[in-house]
Formats: sequence, C-alpha cells, structure tokens
Amino acid sequence: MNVTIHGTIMSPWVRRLLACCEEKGVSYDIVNVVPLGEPDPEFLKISPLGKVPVMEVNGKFLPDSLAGCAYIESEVADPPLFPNDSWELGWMYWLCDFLGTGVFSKVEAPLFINKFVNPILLQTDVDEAAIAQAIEEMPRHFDYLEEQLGGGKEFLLGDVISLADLTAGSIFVNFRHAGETVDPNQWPSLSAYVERMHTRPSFARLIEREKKAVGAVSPMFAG
Ligand SMILES: N[C@@H](CCC(=O)N[C@@H](CS)C(=O)NCC(=O)O)C(=O)O
Repeated sequence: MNVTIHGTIMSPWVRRLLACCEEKGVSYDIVNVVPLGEPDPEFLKISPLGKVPVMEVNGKFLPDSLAGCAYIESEVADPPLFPNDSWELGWMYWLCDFLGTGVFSKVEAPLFINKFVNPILLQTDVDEAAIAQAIEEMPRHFDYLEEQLGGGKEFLLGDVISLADLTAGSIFVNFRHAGETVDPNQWPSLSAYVERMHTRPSFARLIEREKKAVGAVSPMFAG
C-alpha cells in the first residue's frame, strides 16, 4: 500500500498520519503544502477546510489525519493502533480529543507559533500574552496526562500503543520545536513517556527528517 500525504512535516496532524504509516510499514510520498496565508483554491478542492494533512489514495483524497489513520487501520491491521475493546476505543478517542482540543490548542500551538514560527521562521510579531496564557494552561493539561500515565504505564492505554500515543508523540515534537521540555521533576511519567515516544524508530525517523529540513533553526535542534 502506498499513499501520498499533502502537508508540511512540521504539522502535528501531518506527523500523526506519517507516524501511523511508519508504525504500520505503509510507504508514502509527501507533497509539501504549508497552510499559511490564503489557501490556494486548487488545494481547497481536496481540503475544503484548507487544512493539512490530506491523504491521497487511489486518486481519492481524505482531508483529515484521524480519517486517514482510520482508513489505514482498516487496510493494514498490524500492528493495531485502534483497540478492539469498546471502552478502550472510546477512551482512545477521548484522549485524542483532549490532546488536540486541550494540549495542542491551549498549550502547544500558541508556544509553537509564538516561540518558533513567528519569531524564527516568519520574523513577525510575537504575542507575549498568548505565550503567558499557554504557560498558565500547561500544568492542568500536563497533570492530566501525568495521571493517565500513572502506575508505570508504557502507553496511554496501558501496555499497547494506540493512536492516542501517536497523537501525543506528535504534538510534543511541536512543543520541543518551541524550545520547551516537559519538566521531569514536575511530570516524571510524562517526561519519560515523551522521551520513549520520540526514540521509537517511527518518531526517530520523522524527527531526523525534520532535522534535515530545518536544522538548528529549530530550538529543538539548536545547541
Ligand atoms: N483535524 C485536522 C486538523 C488539521 C489542522 O488543524 N491542520 C493545521 C496545521 S497544524 C492547518 O492546516 N491549519 C491551517 C488552517 O487552519 O487554515 C486533522 O487532524 O487533520
């Protein structure tokens, strides 16, 4: 199976879909689309919301990473990333939503935009109030993840990896691009978990590609 992924490798949602391909051994090509400014009308034809990623498969286009991951799961069963157990499956969707609506939107996106994209890539204004607000939001979001990982869990659902882990792993790459790290004294389980996720072969390959693309420009790779 081969898919084409339209988007930028720096997007957490593109990266989540790439991580799904990497984990399942699905080969992929990347068409670089950076969703800044007014979307190209041609792109809106395959992505009505103007967002990345779009997954192209057999001449058809799926404009959402969750939809793309669900499609891949259904085509390539091993290793499973969506649990069979009904409760676990529901809980996994909840965790994905918490990570996207909470951790990403409230904490990591404002930091990524205002500590990396705007000052470093675009050299435009930084919203200091947005940074302060994100720092304020961080503890309650990270406390929740720390609690979820309690009792020595390897992954968010326990012993087995799921899409929730790819979502978290991906979002925390952006956190690192913003020059941030999870404080191991305050959140020891979360800090170790992020390290474990980022050293998995799937994420290690994705991070290496990003390093080649942006190099020391990203605070994640500087120094
Ligand atoms: N639910 C979508 C979210 C995708 C998303 O928000 N992508 C951002 C990049 S990180 C984007 O394309 N933003 C451009 C825009 O909103 O115009 C998914 O998982 O694919």
